[in-house]
Amino acid sequence: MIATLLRQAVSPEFAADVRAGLTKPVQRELPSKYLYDAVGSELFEAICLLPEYGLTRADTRLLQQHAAGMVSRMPFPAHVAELGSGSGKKTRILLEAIAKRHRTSYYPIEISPAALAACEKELGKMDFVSLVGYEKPYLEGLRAVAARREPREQLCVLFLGSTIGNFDRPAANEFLRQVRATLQSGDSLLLGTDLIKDVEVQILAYDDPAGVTAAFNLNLLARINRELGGDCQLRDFRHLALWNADERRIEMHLQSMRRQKVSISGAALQIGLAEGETIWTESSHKYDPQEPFRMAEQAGFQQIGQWIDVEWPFAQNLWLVE
Ligand code: AVI
Repeated sequence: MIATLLRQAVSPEFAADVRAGLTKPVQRELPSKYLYDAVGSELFEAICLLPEYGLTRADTRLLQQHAAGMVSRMPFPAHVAELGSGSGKKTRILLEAIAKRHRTSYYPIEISPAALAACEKELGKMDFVSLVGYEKPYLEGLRAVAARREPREQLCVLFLGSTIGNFDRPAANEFLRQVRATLQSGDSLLLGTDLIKDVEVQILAYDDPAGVTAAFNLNLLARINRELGGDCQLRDFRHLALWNADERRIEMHLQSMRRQKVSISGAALQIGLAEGETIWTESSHKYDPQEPFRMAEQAGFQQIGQWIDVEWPFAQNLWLVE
């Protein structure tokens, strides 16, 4: 009774996605966006500090070393929109470089209210930067930002941290085409892409010995229990990180350690899992350095700059709408 009262109202979208994903015939799946509830977002912040996960540090280093050079190639961005701002710490470096040249408006676009609040706290009081947050899905937020500017004011879109890698390649291309469709000549996109590296290094980045990534992945089942009245026994699942060489991606799965039944009342679902069967929860695609140039062309941009970190293969790519 108390547990029922404490449980949050069931989100119909979450329930429908869980139901659709867990009843897929060949490979069960759960959409990776549901990894980021309040607990998952904190665990992701912890992942970014792990010695094995060099991605965030490489992303930040490149901004620290090259922000001025990046900004000098962008036609004066009066507006900066960021897709998935997170805490906003990395963005400060870039906004400081822009604010040295001129005043700018910054629009973090986030579906997580907690992340948006953290970003507003971090960046809300910068000189020469005014901040307006959008709690919306990426494209919806971007369209709203594009609609509020004056005709000749340029917009720079930031999509950092290799979040593009969490989309399948065809979906990433389509997403980038849609980003392009909201932009006009002289607008730019700064895109972070994690590059292919030694397989062992990649696996360790997603299966760290401290078990933080495992907790991040397993929290998805805990979230289903909390929000949808599921009865998943977390100790009967384990975190798996695999390198899929054909698709050039790390895949995270939750593997059932025994034959078991799971019921999720909020999704009107009961399923039987075989021993060893997996639920696929996330893909992180990795790129070769030339790939962003081809992606830019396909989406209708021109790549005008690329900066690669020397310690951890990761690229910042600057694209321009000509
Ligand atoms: C947010 N995204 C780019 C991270 C990644 O590397 O794919 C999410 C993550 N998953 C496990 N570790 C980190």
